[in-house]
Amino acid sequence: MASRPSYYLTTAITYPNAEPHIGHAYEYISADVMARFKRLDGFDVRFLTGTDEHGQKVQQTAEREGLTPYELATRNAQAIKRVDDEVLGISYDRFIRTTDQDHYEASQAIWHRMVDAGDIYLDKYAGWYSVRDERFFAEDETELRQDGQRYAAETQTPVTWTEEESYFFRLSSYQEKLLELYRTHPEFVAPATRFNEVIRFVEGGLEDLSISRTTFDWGVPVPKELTAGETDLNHVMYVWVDALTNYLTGAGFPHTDSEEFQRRWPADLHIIGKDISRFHCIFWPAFLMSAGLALPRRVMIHGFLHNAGEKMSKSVGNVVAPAAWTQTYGLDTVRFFLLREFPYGQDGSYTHDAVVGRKNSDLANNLGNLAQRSLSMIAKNCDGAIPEPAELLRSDVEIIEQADSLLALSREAYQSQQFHRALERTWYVLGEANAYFAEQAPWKLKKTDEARMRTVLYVTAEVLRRVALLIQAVMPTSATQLLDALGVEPDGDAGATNASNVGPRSFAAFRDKLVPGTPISKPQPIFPRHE
Ligand code: ME8
Repeated sequence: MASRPSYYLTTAITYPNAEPHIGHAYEYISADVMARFKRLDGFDVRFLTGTDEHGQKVQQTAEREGLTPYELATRNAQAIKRVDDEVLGISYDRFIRTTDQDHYEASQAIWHRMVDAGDIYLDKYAGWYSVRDERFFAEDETELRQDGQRYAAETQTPVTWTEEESYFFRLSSYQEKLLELYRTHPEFVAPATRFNEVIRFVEGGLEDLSISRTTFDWGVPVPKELTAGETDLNHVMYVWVDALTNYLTGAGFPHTDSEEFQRRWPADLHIIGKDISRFHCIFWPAFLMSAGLALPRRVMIHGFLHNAGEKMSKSVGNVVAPAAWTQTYGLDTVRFFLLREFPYGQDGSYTHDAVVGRKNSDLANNLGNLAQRSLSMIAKNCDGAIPEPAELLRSDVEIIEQADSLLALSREAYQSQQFHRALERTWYVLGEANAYFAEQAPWKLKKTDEARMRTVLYVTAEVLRRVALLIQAVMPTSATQLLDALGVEPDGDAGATNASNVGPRSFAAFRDKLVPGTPISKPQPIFPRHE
């Protein structure tokens, strides 16, 4: 393992105050696809996901349900983990709960470091707080509505006046350092439109940030022995301080000398949704600079998933549970749809018709039919084994080269999380392969030129093998079935952990070719139409 390069990626950690919906699933799946791709490409991947259990929101929901916050968090963390494990096949390496013991240790350690840096002081907070967003708002960021209630303008959630003693983080003194980071690391945040929003915000000036609360107790206690100011009150950390620190906990912090930490930190990629970019692109690097720790290499901000163009919400009643989708369409179709339908980084929408359209045209027709037809012909006319090709013609070489070029193209696309681009190109090549198959018409060659028929079937199978290798990341089960059908041996080389595909074939297999004489299995329809 040690010789493989490390790749450490994370999702946002979900508030366990409700069951996860398809928007959360979108985030888990996209991170899972990235993790699988990197494993297949020879990286030693560590993939962290989990739950963000502290704060007023979880405490209030628990009160309403007559539970302790920990009971509520445990119930919903289990539900979320079940969705990861049983519904979506997410290949995470650790499901972190911010109530885990090592996370308390990590959160207190980063607090210590920020105190030591002189960045924490005691003062009084007076302002507007949105429990739903777990976030403070300045008065000019709020609006008073006719119902007499004040709301955050940006997120449309109710805010309440909050006045309490609080520790503050000197965020204001990080403005220049952050702008310098953005200037020197243009790859730090994507997509560019979101990065620009962040930069504009920081250019507008930063205020110090309230980072502790005293009016409730569901949080990581602020270490008492600290000398950042005298107080008689019990402070708990502002939930976002401990939440962001989960990424360090997952890498073995505070044990900075450990092999694990040295290997895993800084994180290669944080995947998050567009509503929490400020926390990840401003607060988080500022905390890390203060603590003297290396900064993550990249924050990728995905868009929101909407139901037929409408925001999902409980009151509208259009919230979709991940299991409802996977039962209706199949897991691999859902995964494919979410990554293929709209560019990663932009908002997207789903309808039943759109999912069925992708399933029937891209999967059943373009991929499933080609696989089924070519494999059936091999089974019937080539003694059930990969045929021996005769000399390759130009058209043969061209289509194989196109399939071969997909590896470099996909690597590049995945490097910037342009999943849709990799899939778009892959399906373009499949389109070319379908055209090749139709033009060469091996069913006609069977009567006129059997050697040429065998060549065409070999070439088609070879294109399918390369496509199947690549799409393992997106559709692990179906791609594995296709590779099995083609008689491709697992090389056990993909270092998968907790993965539902037990026999991945790493991208090293791009250097190989199908071996004539290898038995293929009786072809089964792998990508059925949605009826
Ligand atoms: O924000 N479409 O948790 P969360 C796509 N605990 N993504 C969506 C979505 C939608 N409709 N709705 C939510 C939190 N998300 C914090 C994170 S990280 C240190 C702490 C995304 O449960 C959302 O953008 O509200 C976020 O990335 C993730 O789901 C968890 O959201």
